[in-house]
Amino acid sequence: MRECLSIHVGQAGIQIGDACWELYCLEHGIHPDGFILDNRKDQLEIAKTEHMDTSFNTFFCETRAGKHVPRALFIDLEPTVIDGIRTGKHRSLFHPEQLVSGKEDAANNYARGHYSLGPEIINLVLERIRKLAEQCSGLQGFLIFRSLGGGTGSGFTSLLMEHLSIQYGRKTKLEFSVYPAPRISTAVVEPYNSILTTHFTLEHSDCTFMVDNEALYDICHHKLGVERPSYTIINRLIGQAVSSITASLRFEGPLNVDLNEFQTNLVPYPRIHFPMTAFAPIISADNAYHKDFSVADITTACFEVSNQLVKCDPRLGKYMACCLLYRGDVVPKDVNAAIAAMKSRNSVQFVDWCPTGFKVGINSQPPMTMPGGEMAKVQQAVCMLSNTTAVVEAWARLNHKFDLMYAKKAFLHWYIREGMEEEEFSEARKDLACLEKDYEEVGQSF
Ligand SMILES: Nc1nc2c(ncn2[C@@H]2O[C@H](COP(=O)(O)OP(=O)(O)OP(=O)(O)O)[C@@H](O)[C@H]2O)c(=O)[nH]1
Ligand SMILES: [Mg+2]
Repeated sequence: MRECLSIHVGQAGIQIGDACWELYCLEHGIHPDGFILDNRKDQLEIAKTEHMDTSFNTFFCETRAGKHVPRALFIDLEPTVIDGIRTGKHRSLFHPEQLVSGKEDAANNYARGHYSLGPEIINLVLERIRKLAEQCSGLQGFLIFRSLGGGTGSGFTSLLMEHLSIQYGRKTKLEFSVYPAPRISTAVVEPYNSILTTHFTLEHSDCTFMVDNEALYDICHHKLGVERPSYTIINRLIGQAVSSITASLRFEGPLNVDLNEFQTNLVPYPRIHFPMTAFAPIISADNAYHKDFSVADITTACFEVSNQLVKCDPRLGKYMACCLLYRGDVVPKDVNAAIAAMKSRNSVQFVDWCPTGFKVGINSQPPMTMPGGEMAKVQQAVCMLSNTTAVVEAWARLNHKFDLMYAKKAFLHWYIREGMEEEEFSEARKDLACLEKDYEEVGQSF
């Protein structure tokens, strides 16, 4: 068994977590109370005599009573968001010990999350993680969900990552991080928090999948016809991508490629670990009956700006690696033809030092969507993870905003007051400048 522990930190991390577990339950036929749905139970009984796919146990822990409890921990420095889980649809899915909250939030301040409030709760959190880890026979690693802009998401997460590195050594840590979006940004200091946390977690994280609310907003607007998308809708969209990325860990299949294998292909240098995520098709439930998508269609769509979950233009960069994760009734012959067609396009450029290899995985389970949700149910879908130098645009944008405020030392006193030193700011900013340079260098021709 190769179990994964999911850790959801701060408002964004928790609410995205709620959407992910909602979808996982649907995909595995698990009721919101943790018990297997009846029709699915019959299937499992039949399967038991032949062969049963119990791969979902990497994400769920089965109790003696037959309840499936997510291998997950939810953490926030304040109680209201977690109270939403405690009283919501999944109130009996989780064990109360999996929901940890403090009294007051980090008020959008990295320093409060990391230095003044975080340390009060960190031991409790580590103990709860240890309990979850003890229920695993071969813990594979951690999936960490959080925003870069929030005080808890940025500050507490970097504290936690440091401890996880110490206690769990070389266990993989993958992150899903919400990149701050100007249009729905909740605080002016988000660039500070994002850069501080990126600097402090750079060496602790093996791979970070960024999602940008701005990109998701546009997708909801243009593709799903939702004028003012709520976090619920945005999070369900993120859930779809997360589900595709983790599907190979939760299902078995002959063409299933393990996430580890993707990671090996995706990360050429330890610091260059911010792949872009794209997803297709994204189509509204109202439109589903009018359209039919081929494997070639959905593959091509992944290279378009409008399907990226981060606001970056992949045509402006060079690819280092491309992983395509298909779901549904997809045959390798169609995939190979679609890839050959993409390779012949000038817009898809690879760096010189990397053969234009595409890594492909196929998971035969078709994707599922929440009944009554905005997204249409389709028979085939693909999620593309690509490591491209184009992502540097996202860092450059953030660095620029940091510089504007930092030049005037604006808002610094809030951080200093919570025990931070000014040097940490300049050190973090320097590191991010290096990151920009690193990306520039890997993109250079011989
Ligand atoms: N996609 C998505 N983004 C969210 C959600 N909630 C908040 N955000 C984004 O996250 C950032 C704010 O961080 P939060 O996660 O709310 O903050 P926090 O981690 O709880 O930290 P503090 O409240 O400051 O202690 C902003 O960029 C928001 O747009 C959510 O449910 N989904
Ligand atoms: Mg909060």
